[in-house]
Amino acid sequence: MAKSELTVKEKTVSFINQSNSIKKGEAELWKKTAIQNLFDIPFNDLMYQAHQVHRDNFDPNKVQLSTLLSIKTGGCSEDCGYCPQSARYDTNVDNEPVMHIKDVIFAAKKAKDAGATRFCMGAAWRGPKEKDIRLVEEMISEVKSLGLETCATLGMLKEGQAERLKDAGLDYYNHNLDTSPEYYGDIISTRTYQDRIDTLSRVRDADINVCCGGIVGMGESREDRVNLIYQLANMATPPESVPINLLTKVEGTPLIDATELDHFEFIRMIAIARICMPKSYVRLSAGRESMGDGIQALAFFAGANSIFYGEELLTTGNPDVEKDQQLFKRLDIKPI
Ligand code: SAM
Ligand code: DTB
Ligand code: SF4
Repeated sequence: MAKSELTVKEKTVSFINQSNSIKKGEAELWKKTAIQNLFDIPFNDLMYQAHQVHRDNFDPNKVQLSTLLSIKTGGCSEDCGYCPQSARYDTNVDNEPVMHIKDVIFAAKKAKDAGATRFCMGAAWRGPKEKDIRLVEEMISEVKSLGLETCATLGMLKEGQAERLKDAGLDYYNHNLDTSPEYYGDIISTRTYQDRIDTLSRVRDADINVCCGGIVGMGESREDRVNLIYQLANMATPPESVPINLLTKVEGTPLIDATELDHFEFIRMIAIARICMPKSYVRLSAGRESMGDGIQALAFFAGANSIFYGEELLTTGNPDVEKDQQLFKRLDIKPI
């Protein structure tokens, strides 16, 4: 059978086999057993170790602020089991047209005035088409001219598209691995793990900073969390930015009944991301509304040094700007 005729499940298995020989010929930077051991040590020992790594590499009292805007909401062809924007699930998210450029500029100015330094534009696409790229190029250059860092998350990129975005002024591209290669097929069937790696390579080759992480709390095992960190930390160049999302459950999506993840296990994930990717920004991403201030403070201690800032993520809520400002004040945290 030709490779293109393989089913998604078969392609995923073939990817897992390849990924066991990550960086062929070179030693892995992080072995699975070493990452597993970090998950198994007592919580306080892990916190201590992660915070030390954090201090050695960053100012522990500074956090980077990125604001998200959904420039194209809903109606997506893909079947990502966590996502309220998939057209396959009956959620309360409608299929909307691409936002008008003047509304994007307005939102970016508002984000800048509130203190954000990066503006991230997200679209519910499998990947952008030629006409989409042209619209996004204009948005990127307008946002950049406001003095903000630019980020986009538009799905899979084809040959040449990353270079176009780079030329328009794109600083970061967000594309998540989402979970381990082993669990991936349980969550998404319309694109493979290798498709994601291919897009990430295009971003890296176009000299755009890579923003890549995943979601926990999707019913995955601890081993899957180990294997997600293993994939991220062993990239030839680890991502500059690593978003760790706690699943935001949305009515109508297949993952609505996923078992709740203990918040301390979420903090372990942040701490281990910090230890295994010492130079990367680790972003405390979706799920902050479900965490108390104490859990967020622990996340910052464990090494998180970036957040999504602004009352909306893409289609779900996020803490109010005033609430975050108060939390930062109480913790003596300053925005970067
Ligand atoms: N459509 C593009 C794609 O999937 O590549 C870009 C936008 S997509 C919404 C970006 C990322 O948001 C996903 O890869 C996933 O990691 C995260 N995400 C989506 N829905 C989520 C949810 N309900 N809870 C947590 N993270 C979520
Ligand atoms: C990422 O890792 N998390 C953000 C961003 N990248 C695009 C998205 C979170 C989405 C949460 C569900 C929603 O608001 O639709
Ligand atoms: Fe579409 Fe992205 Fe949602 Fe998947 S995560 S359904 S690709 S918008």
